[in-house]
Amino acid sequence: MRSPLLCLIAASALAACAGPSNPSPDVADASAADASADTTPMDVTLADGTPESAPDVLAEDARPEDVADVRAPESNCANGADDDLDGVSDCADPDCEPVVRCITAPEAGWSAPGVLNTGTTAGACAAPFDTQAYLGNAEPMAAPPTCSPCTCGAPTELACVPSYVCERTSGCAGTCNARSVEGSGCVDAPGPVGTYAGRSGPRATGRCGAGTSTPTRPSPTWGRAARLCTAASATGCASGQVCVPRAASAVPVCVVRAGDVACPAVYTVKQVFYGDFNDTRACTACVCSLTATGCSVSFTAYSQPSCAGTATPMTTDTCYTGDPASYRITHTVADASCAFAFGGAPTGTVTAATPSTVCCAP
Ligand SMILES: [Ca+2]
Ligand SMILES: [Ca+2]
Repeated sequence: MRSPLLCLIAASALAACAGPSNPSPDVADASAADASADTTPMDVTLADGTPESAPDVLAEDARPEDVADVRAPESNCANGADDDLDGVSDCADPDCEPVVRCITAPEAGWSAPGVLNTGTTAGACAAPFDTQAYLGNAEPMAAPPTCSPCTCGAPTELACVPSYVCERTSGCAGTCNARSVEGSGCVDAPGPVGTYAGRSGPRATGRCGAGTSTPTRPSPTWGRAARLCTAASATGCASGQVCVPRAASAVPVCVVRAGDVACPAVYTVKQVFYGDFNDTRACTACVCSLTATGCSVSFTAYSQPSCAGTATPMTTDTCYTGDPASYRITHTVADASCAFAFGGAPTGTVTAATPSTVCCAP
């Protein structure tokens, strides 16, 4: 130890320890060791620690075998690549046997096999099944709607019934052939008559437009969620199989497909989850009824059809002589209004829509 150390120090300080021809301290050390190995114990000791017995020299001598022995195993068993260059990848590489396995591939149309997280909320995807392939729900829940009070529209088609005209062929004492003239407007007479009289009915009729009740729908929720998580695409299995990470024990491998469909072979345990709500909650139709406090009718006879020609106002139940060709009837309904009768009640339900089928290996 003393000589080389001193030489190193000397070389650094004086550049003249082992001789002027040595270009560097390292070469000077080697030369000194070789020159004095047979005679200097300290130098022999030095030789034991020099290149002949150093591990790196042995490694160089035995490189091919040692590299094969210490080569790292397949570094990624789910990437579709032969990472350690031993000719086999992923499931086909024995290095990967503890972490991946070959399972029967689902039929065409189904997702890659993955693990299913279910619950009130579905857990997030985690390595190695870290890709969300599907997120769905089940057990829709929704409160009934609340319905605002019905509002009714204005009454329409008001009339007083029955209203009719007596048509007599034997003067005012003859038999009254009552011809209904219900409704407003102009009514043509059916033919020649001798005398006539108008007569009003006491009862008001009319229509009430549909009322409205507006529903308020609480947001529906799901009682259960499901998330299918798949792993990276791996290789190394025979035809008809796929390479997937080994899931934790008792965790089945599942596949998903849109629609409510039959499960494929092997993945035989079926569950259906949904993507949307079908919300039919509403309020039943509002029915409004007509009320009126009074009813009256006026008649006018015309000498020509279609209420043309000479107009003759008629007093109700007064007999007139003549042969009118048409009549105009005008109804007056007092205090008509439409009021709530029934309806505006909660109806409908929330159901699940947009199904997807998740099938798991038993
Ligand atoms: Ca790999
Ligand atoms: Ca490999």
